[in-house]
Amino acid sequence: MSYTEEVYARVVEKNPGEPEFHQAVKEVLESLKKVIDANEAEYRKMAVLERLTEPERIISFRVPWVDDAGQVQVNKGYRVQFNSAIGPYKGGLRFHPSVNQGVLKFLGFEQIFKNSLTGLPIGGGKGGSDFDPKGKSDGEVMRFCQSFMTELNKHIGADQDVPAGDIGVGAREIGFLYGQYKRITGLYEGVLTGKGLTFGGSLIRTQATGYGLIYLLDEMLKHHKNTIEGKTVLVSGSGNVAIYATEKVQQLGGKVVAMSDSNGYIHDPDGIKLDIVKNIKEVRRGRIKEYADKVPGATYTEGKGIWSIPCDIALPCATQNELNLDDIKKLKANNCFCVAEGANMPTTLEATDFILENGILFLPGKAANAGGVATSALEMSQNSLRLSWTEEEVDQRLQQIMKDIFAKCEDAARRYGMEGNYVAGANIAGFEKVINAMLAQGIV
Ligand code: NDP
Ligand code: 2IT
Repeated sequence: MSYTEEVYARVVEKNPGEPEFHQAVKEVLESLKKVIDANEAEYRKMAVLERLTEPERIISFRVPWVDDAGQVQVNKGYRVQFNSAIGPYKGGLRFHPSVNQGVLKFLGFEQIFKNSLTGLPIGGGKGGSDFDPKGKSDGEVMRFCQSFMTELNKHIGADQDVPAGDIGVGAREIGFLYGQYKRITGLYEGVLTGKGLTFGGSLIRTQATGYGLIYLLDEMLKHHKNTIEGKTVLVSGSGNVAIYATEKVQQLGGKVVAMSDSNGYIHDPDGIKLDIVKNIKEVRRGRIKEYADKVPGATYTEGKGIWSIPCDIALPCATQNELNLDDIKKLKANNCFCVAEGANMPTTLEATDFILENGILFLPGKAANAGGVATSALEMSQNSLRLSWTEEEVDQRLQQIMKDIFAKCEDAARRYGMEGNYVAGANIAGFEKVINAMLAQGIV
């Protein structure tokens, strides 16, 4: 067995019941095979891959809170501090009923490589809770966030671990979490990113993941002598990433015809009216179904099925494993030529293999959605400087970071004889920086 295969088998054996984590590790180790083979003896001796796949630390805790009816509720809380070789742990918090340790380990593991690709000094981490913010009052969300931070504050800090948002955690939650951190510690520091603009947040952070996805897509399409202009696009999800990916596609002359949430999807052949989606989702916290009631000509279909709509480009921006082999076969049959991942690991391994074998252009999430965390790191820089940059400055930096990420992925894939395979390119380029830092820092 090769070293990468041995380590994968060990990860499966030692981390039972964590299929998403196994999946994320499998994809990375398969991509790294050539790199590892070239240095196998040294890497084995230094247990490089065993160290890389074992989190430095996992904190898990009880989160008790009182609901509006006076009933005490108890949720699970976690922070996975995966790898600090190149900077303080950095990564979002996810509040969703599906959250468990395995899901957060997959997300934390992905975050190591993603953060490395940004070129900024941030290590990998992720956290969250099985708390479901859906249907909760603002008071309930606040009490939950305060209880969560009462425990989490002991483990984070501006130079130690800097959480941010992810599914179910947006500006409202970050505000409540920040308030409680400050109250307990007495510190006014950049311990969280995605903060409101009046208390240390960065311009463009809200838009950054979606915009960054489209900047990278644009860069890749240019490289392949193509453009977004005139293309028909599907965007799954209707949360933060989906909304700002749609906005940037529209600015660049593409036409987004469908969006979704966990209940179903809308199809608007004339092009999505984003102000209506923003009002439903950002203002009223409603369901995407309401769009079809408001827009003549638009339809709503219950269930998963968005990928059966004909398109040129598919942008999965909701959650993990939302695009499977059947979905990609349908997309291909309808002449979709490109998939770019706004979400983390939205494409199953089988679907990814099909994509690579069939010459569909593909941008993996750890490169494609890195604009969010990159702009978080820019928020950290501004907090350290005690200055705020203009919208133009942050946006310019974000665009340059996404261009650089494309160049790194392209170069790494080419160096190992896998030109155009940006999955391998992203994994290899991300790995190289982290492993260099880990080896230089000794056995830690
Ligand atoms: P939001 O909570 O703002 O939106 C999530 C969207 O995805 C909602 O439309 C939600 O629908 C849908 N969704 C969530 N879970 C499921 C599910 N199990 N099945 C079907 N649909 C689902 O989250 P974000 O937009 O921030 O995150 C979306 C993805 O992007 C995630 O994978 C996240 O990890 C990733 N990401 C986010 C970044 C950020 O900066 N926010 C940065 C990089 C990656 P519903 O409302 O019905 O639950
Ligand atoms: O998956 C991700 O990169 C995020 N949710 C953003 C993390 C961050 O620290 O901004």
